Amino acid sequence: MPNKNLMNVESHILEMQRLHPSASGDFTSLLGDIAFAAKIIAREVTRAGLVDILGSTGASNVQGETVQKLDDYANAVMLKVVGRRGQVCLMASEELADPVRVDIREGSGKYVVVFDPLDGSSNIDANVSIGTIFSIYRRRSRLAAIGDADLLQPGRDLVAAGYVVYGSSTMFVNTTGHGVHGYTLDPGIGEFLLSHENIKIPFAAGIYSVNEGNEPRWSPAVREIVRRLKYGRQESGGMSARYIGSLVADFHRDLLYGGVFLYPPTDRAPEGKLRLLYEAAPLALIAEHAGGYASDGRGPILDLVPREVHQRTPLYVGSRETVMWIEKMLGDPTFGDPAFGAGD
Ligand code: AHM
Ligand code: MG
Repeated sequence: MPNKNLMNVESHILEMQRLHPSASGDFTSLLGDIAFAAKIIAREVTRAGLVDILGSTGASNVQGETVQKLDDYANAVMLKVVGRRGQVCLMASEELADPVRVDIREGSGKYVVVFDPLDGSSNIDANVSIGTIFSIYRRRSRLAAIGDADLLQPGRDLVAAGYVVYGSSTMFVNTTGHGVHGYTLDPGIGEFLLSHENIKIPFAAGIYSVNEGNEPRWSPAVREIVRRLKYGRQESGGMSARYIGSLVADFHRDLLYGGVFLYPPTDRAPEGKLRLLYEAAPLALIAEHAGGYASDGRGPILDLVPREVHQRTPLYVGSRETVMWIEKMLGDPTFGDPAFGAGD
């Protein structure tokens, strides 16, 4: 008996687009392009041990990080496939120093796409889950004048965002403003089929995810926050720790089970490690549309207006109650300061 599981990404998005009768179809086809790119990347990730695509290229990217061969591959696939029907005028990638203008020929060039082609790349060679993260903004300027103003938009202005997790199965998760939906790749037919409709994140976290190896480099307040997550706040018990070191995979698990992911500032990286445009803002949009929340420790990630494309930000994202509590504690100058007790 046919059921909702026979709905692929494009047909599901088309159905939601019926709410916008004037839509041209560009947006649906753009998401279709991203899903197609994800399938190609997934195929290569799955064969990674068989073909010569493991290991580093020997180069460093604009962030000074080692570029893996699969990073390069995923980046090239995204650039080639996404927006090839003229829907996109400008793209920026975590792997490229500068944004890329797209030759749109006859298309509308209505959209700007920003992506991290392969996140968690330090995990690639060990067969650990990795992901692709993407964001779609509407072009703001005239086509002849596109530039920074089109890229440096706050997450609040995103038209859509999502990620693909290459795990024990490949999943495509996105929001276009009408809930958060997950689609699982059926390798038999090569389609992402709707498997997780209208995902809602539990209100309070049961899991915390943070690289505790950084503890000596955290502020006293962050140290105290993590201590309380671990030992329990008030009468609620402590949480379980889960940390993969692939943001997409950590976030995905926390989204489904209820959890909080933290990448706080350290004394070596006072702005944190993660990138606002490529990582924090898209996941913040997903979190908020699933009923969760994302903060930089001061306020919503979605309200931050980027100053530059590769900007970093501290990130606290996941279950709403827990992230709000973290933000409140970080806003209290006495919290974690021994002179005031541990604060509360
Ligand atoms: P990448 O974009 O170079 O892969 O780096 C981002 C990754 C995230 O996936 C992950 O959350 C984080 O870096 C892990 O950092 P760390 O190794 O410091 O815990
Ligand atoms: Mg990344």
